[in-house]
Amino acid sequence: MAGTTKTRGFTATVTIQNLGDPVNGWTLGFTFPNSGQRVTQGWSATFQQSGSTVTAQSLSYNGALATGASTTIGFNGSWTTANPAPTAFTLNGTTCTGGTSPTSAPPTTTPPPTTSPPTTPPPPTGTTPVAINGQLRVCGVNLCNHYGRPIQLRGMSTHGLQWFARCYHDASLDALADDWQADLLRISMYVQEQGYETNPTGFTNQVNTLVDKATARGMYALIDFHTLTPGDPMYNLERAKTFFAAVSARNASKNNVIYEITNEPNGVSWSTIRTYAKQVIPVIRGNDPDAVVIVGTRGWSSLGVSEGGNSDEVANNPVRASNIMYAFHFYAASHRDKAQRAAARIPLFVTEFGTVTYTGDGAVDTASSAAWLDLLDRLKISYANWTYSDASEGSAAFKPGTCNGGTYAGTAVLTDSGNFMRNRIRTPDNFPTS
Ligand code: IDC
Repeated sequence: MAGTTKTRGFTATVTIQNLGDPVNGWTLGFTFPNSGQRVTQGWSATFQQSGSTVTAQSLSYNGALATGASTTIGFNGSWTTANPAPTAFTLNGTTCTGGTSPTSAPPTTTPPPTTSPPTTPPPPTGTTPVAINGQLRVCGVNLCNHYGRPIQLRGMSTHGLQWFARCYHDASLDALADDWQADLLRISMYVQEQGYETNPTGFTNQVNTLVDKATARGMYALIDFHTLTPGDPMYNLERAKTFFAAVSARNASKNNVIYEITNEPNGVSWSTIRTYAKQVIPVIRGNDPDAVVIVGTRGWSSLGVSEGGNSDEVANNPVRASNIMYAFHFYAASHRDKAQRAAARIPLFVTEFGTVTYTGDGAVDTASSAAWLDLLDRLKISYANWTYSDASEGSAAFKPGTCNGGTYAGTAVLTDSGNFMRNRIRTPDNFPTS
């Protein structure tokens, strides 16, 4: 039969489980690995195929899915050449977790990858963010808790520890955990500007002390290796290896530590950042194998946008390691569309953003900040706001002089930015627990 193509058939079923907020209608998307694969007849959804890309839209009776609810659809298909099953699915534009397994007449000799669900932990015994969510991991484009459910962490970033250490002690962190109800403390350890490079042991100890204070209050601790100038992370490679070897060994047994290996690379290519990440991540994983690691992106963690690029450079050439997220920072009203596009393809964590201009100063842009946070809430993207400090600049949450006193809770000590952020962060988390 030389010159002719043999067509064979297969049957597939797809189970859709909604791990996010309730939806009223859904569109499933996936791409066949080979162009010869066609959907010939589908059921329980309206199927459309263009090239190798398939979408399946819900019908009136199965469009509404509560959180945790599932529904099953299926189709018969045909194929001409050896055709592995699609491995990546999206639901309403968001990448799904889970995996694929062959149904009838498996057409390939290599079985497609499957993900075995981890054992479900018991219901939480405490009420803090860490007690409820436990060890985090990256699932598809989301950050998931130990129940395998997407969550969003909302919190604050310290200012540079070399300048504002007097703002971080039991009273101020009680206010962050109890009054602000924050989930996350980002610990910003500058490397230059009188930071880590001037006293590695002292700054390492200071970071560890703050990790302990976050832990004692049930908050996640995000350790930020705050590179800024110079923008090339390779300039600090040896310092980063030394620092992360120390903090990851010291905190390996904790379940609440997240590592941000470079704050804002700038003036360097994504490939240089990847080279840096490839050398620093194994140092952390050698001590703390399951920790989530966040990699800064090109153009001051703008996903390349501030230097004329876009997030495709990351999505098309990701860091090859598990449990990796990418930092996205914003200070201005623009780029929301670009963030939303990137969020459908890669796991994002807004480890820093300001309600003001990128200088860290100026008036609060309430409309833009609210629009940004609405988007982050909807996509369950975690964030830390710059800064939980009394710096004399618009981005600081406390009025100047607050850290010389003993009161941090309530609104009397807050700036406009602090008031705005406290209101956003205090709203209930509703973390999923099963
Ligand atoms: C700013 C501080 C400011 C300090 C300056 C230089 O608010 O007090 O003098 O750094 O160290 C970032 C950086 C962050 C900046 C912040 C505001 O990650 O270090 O802090 N910003 O300019 N990226 C975009 C904005």
